[in-house]
Amino acid sequence: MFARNIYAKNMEKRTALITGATSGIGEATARLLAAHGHRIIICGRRGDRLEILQQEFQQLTDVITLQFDVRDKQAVYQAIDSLPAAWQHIDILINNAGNAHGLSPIQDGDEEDWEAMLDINIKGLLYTTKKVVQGMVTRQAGHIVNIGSIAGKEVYQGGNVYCASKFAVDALNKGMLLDLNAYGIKVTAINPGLVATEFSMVRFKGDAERAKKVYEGMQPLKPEDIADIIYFVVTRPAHVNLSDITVLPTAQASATTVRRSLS
Ligand code: NDP
Ligand code: 8X3
Repeated sequence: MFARNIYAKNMEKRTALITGATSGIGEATARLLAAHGHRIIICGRRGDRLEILQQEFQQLTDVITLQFDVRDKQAVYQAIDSLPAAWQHIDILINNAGNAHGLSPIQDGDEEDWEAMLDINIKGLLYTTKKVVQGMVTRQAGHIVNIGSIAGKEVYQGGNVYCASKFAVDALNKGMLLDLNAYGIKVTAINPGLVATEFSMVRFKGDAERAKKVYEGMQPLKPEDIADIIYFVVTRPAHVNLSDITVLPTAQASATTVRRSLS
C-alpha cells in the first residue's frame, strides 16, 4: 500500500527503453513499467521471448520490440533509428543487458569469455547510450539507469574480467553523471548483489547444478526486487536523483560474505 502511494504522485506516462528485457531484471522491470502504463521498448537477442512478452505487455500498454545484439554497433544504431517517430522520444534508458561468462582464474581465462563481457557489459552499454542520449541532450531531460553490480564495487576470486566490466560501468555512471549534469539528465547506478535470474546459468554455460549452488542455503534477491527499486528511482520528483544504489540480499554482506543455512 505504501508503494502505491509514493508512486502515485509521479504517474505521468513516459517511454522507457530496456535492454536485456528477455529475462531476469530487465523482464521484471519491463513488466512493472507496463503495469503502470508506461510505454516500453523491450530489447534482446531472443526474438521468441520478445514476441511472447510483447503479447503479455500489450494488454497493459504500448510496446515495441527491438531485436539486436548490443555488441553490434551498427545493429544497435539501426534498431534505435528504426523506431517510429512517435517513439524516438525516449524518457528513460535502462542499460541492463549484460552477463558474466565464466569464473576462471585469470591464468585460465577464456578469451572469448573476456571479449563477451567487455563487449556486452561495457561497449554495448556505450553504444546504446550514445544513440539514446542524443535526444535527451536536445530535450534537456531524461534518465539513464545503469545496472552495475556489487562486482563493480569489490573484486572476488575468479571475478576478474566480469568485475572489471562492472567497475567500468561504475566509472561510466560517474562520468555520465558529470557530463550530463549540464543538460538536466538524471543518471543512476543500481548495483545488486545476488539475484536469482538466468545469470548463473549463463555464467556456467548451462550447468544447472553449478548455477543452483550459487543460491544454496540463502535467499537471493528476486528480479522483481530490483524492478521495484528501478521503478522507485525513475518516479522520483524532477529535483531528486538517486545516483548510486547498492542492494544486497539480507543474507549477503559483501561480494563474498553470504550467510547460508547448514543443511
Ligand atoms: P539474465 O541472464 O536473466 O538477463 C540478461 C539479459 O541480458 C537478457 O535479457 C539477455 O537477452 C541480455 N543480453 C545478454 N547478452 C546480450 C547481448 N549480447 N545483446 C543483447 N542483450 C543481451 O541476467 P540478469 O537479469 O541477472 O542480468 C541483468 C543485468 O544485471 C546484467 O547487467 C548483470 O550483470 C546485472 N547483475 C546481475 C546480478 C545477478 O546476481 N543476477 C547481480 C548484479 C548485477 P538475450 O539473451 O535475449 O539477448
Ligand atoms: C552479479 C553478482 O556477485 O555474482 O553481478 O558477481 S556477482
